[in-house]
Amino acid sequence: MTALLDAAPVADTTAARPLRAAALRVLFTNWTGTGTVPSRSLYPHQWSWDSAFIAIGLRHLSPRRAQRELESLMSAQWADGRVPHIVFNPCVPAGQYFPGSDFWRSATAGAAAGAPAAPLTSGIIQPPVHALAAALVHEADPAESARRGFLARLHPRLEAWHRYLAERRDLGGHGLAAVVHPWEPGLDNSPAWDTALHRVVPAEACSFRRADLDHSAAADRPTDLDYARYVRLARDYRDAGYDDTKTEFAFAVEDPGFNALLIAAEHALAGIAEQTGADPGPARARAAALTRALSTRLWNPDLGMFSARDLHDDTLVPVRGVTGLLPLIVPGLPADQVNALLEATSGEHFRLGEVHLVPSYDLTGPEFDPNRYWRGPSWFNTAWMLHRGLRAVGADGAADRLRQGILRDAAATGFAEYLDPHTGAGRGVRDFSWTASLALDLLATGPKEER
Ligand code: 9WN
Repeated sequence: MTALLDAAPVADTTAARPLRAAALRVLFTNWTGTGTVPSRSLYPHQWSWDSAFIAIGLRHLSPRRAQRELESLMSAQWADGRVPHIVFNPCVPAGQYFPGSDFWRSATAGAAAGAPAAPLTSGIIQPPVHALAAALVHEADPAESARRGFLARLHPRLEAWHRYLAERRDLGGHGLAAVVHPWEPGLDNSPAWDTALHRVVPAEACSFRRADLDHSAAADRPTDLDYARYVRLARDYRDAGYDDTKTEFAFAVEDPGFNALLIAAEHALAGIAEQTGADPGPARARAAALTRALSTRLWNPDLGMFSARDLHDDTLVPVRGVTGLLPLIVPGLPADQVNALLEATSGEHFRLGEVHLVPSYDLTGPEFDPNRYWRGPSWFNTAWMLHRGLRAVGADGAADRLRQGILRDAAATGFAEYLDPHTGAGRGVRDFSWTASLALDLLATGPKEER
């Protein structure tokens, strides 16, 4: 291992104060009154999994604000249980983000599926980190949480959300939730989706205008061709009324990261049910069934880690993506899989401890690009999740070093959206909310805390 992660640690006392202050400033600046935007420029609305990660950090600043973050997101839930991936702010000018509310048309196209008349939302989903976030937010101030009835109000919504995933999104019929758009697993242009995405007929280039390139370098973002395919998939889903039983999904994938987060969330939901006097049985049963399905269906023995399954031909995708490491957060995973994952994190493909954070994709892979979005750069949320997984399996040395790296790189890059794993240079936008909130979380919880 190189000395990279042993260098000048961000101390947990006085040296950490400027970092904490800077993180708080980002979260204050990006707070809109009811929720937090990921970025004032590039992402000026509320995003689903961002809000969960943001609430996890906000709880150290204001548990009440963290509760409101989750409550405002969950209030946009559809009647079928889905939690939309974007909740649009009506005060933001149309055209500042594409695809905006006029593209998704949730109130009309989504009405039959149960979209609310307001707020306007997208129609796809993102990873279900919310129950985990709600449990952590509750723990930050249980008395205030109980006084506001936070868990009791959220529990039925979280239960409906998980039921939606279990009942409507088990497209493969083997007990795992499928994603139907590359934006759903949150790792938009990962090489793990390439084969499935290349089957999609792109939308006409003249039918849309990208707004992201107004705020970020083209070399750091997905290509125009990828965008044309994203637009086509979203448009087809919308035109089928966002109906999961009627849409002919051109893209349907079971992702190990998405399902690992769902399992962690089911465990958290069982705990929430216990605290609120509800029945923890359904969440526990789903967690157990999901864990069995994950460790059989998505374990890729050829790669020695988990990988996505393409439902088009029911095959494992032979691509090493960071989501294939995230099942480390799943309680009760078979010991041989845990050991193989630990080897995979430190091996040549991800080189944990030798590069900055953890790359989003195989460092030796043919598609590796250190700058382009989810095709190589390291992201702070995946590093935070891996840190949690390492901690959970007792790999405290690796977890401590990763924690230190997250704090150091968040400070050094001005809370970048992502970074080049080799040089540590920031990429994408700065003052990115989850980078700030997850750094704040690690500062507040200390290096060796068991969680
Ligand atoms: C599309 C907001 C979101 C994150 C995703 C990230 C990026 C959106 C985009 O930004 O996706 O949802 O426009 O590129 O890939 O993980 O939630 O921060």
